[in-house]
Amino acid sequence: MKLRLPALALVLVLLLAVLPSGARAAFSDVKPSDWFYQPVTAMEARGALSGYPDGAFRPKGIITRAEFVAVTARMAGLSPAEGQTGHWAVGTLQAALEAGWYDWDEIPPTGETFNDPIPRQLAVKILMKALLPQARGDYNTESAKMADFSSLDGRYYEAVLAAYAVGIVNGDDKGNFNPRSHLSRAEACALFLRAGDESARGQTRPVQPTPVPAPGETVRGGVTENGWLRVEGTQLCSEAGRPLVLRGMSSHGMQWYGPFASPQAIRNTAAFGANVFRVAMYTGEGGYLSQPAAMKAKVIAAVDAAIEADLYVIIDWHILSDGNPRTNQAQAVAFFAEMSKRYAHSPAVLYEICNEPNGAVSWSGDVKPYAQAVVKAIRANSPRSVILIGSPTWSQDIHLAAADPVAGDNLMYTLHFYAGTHGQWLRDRITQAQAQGLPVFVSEWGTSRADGGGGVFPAETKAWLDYLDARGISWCNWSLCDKDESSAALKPGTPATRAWTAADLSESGKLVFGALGG
Ligand code: DCB
Repeated sequence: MKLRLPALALVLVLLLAVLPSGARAAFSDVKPSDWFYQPVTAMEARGALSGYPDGAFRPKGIITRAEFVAVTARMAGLSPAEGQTGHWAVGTLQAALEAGWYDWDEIPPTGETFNDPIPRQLAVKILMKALLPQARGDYNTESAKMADFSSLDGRYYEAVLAAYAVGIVNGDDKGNFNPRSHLSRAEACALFLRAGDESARGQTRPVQPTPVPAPGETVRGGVTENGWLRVEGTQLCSEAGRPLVLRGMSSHGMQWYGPFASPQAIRNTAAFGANVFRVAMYTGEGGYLSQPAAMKAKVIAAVDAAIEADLYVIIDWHILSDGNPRTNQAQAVAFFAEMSKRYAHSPAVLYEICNEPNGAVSWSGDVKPYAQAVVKAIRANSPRSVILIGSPTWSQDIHLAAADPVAGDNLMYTLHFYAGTHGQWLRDRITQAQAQGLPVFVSEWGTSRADGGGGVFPAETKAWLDYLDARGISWCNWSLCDKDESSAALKPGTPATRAWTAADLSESGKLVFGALGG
């Protein structure tokens, strides 16, 4: 309490005392050999902030929220709001809030956090809103520069990506941005200086051709709202070109769990927030190859039910025990020719042409030529539907596809994971493949081990969902059924013939359905 008044007075002096232009104080604690010498002296010369009365600048001192906003306001020429009393910066903070530089909850105007240190992610947002409101950063390019991108809060993505894109922010020596760490006065000077220079040049880099997805920016919604899908860069987009995220459920094998792809079951799933449904038509294991007419009829009924519910729907040629898609390529070409003709005019339908190649199968020698043949058959009827292409090792080898992709538009590559089996290394593979320009769609994943059992892995699931969310990657979860296995979303015995409540969901179902709408 004793220290409060003098401390406030000091802050006033530091921020509001503008040195006469051209005056250059030699701070006792800022040496030409210090990395911050140039930004500190330049900022001081601009009169944007100054040192302490004792001749020190205290470069390692922490900058507060009020101080940061006050300096930014000075640089942006924002005048304080009138009629505010209390804290020395309250008028400026009010004006900044009204200008939309930050939201009420980030620095409540009630003042209790005015003198708290400002987290780096908030500082960057304020600076970008104030000085470089037009700047944008390509999501894939910029997020790849941050080793700790996943720890950034979603509301700061846009500003931080833009700041990286225009070169205002660089990571630390480990490539981390440290979104919640505080800024020293020296670091703040460097930020202010670069933002001021960039703003003065008046040339933020042009908007990237690839849309920038980020949660809150990506759109959801169904077919009526979004129309024909298209792939722009690595991002799935709506017909209007807005980054779109599809999230939903995969059926289990239609030969076993067809009732869970009924109109009621699909409506139930949509009610929990899904905007896509995947129809898993096994080829082997008693599926299409042994009973083509019956399986086709089930698939068509499920696709029609999904369309009726305004969902996007994936027709999945679910190879599994038949690990090499070339083995039954002729049947696949005929099947997809028929389906793409049937649904040629439906923007809802996506084609997944080989669930999970596995065993002795190569990308360039097997899967790619198979994909070329099936894509050609589909394109003869449906020139723009999105086609999903698998890869060897149960659709984990997207790096092979990235090195040698299939030619054509609106093609995406599936990546399948099981949270109890596959971790960071497989996420890194996505990051790398996207950096090479490969569009990725997670058309099947589970909260369990790769065999569908072994329990549910909540922490690993969260790491995956956060990652996919941050990258605007679409997904379908395995699987919508009541089988007594960890990956099943419904408790054993749950009927497909009525609406479901939370009480019907398995441990996995609770996790997944909870994430569908978000
Ligand atoms: C995939 C398949 C999918 C399979 C799930 C879980 O396979 F695409 O069909 O589903 O992942 O393993 C399971 C069902 C079981 C059923 C079994 C056989 O949940 O109820 O009995 O199919 O039809 C994967 C995925 C990854 C890996 C292995 C498999 N992996 N796999 O990384 O090793 O062996 O099926």
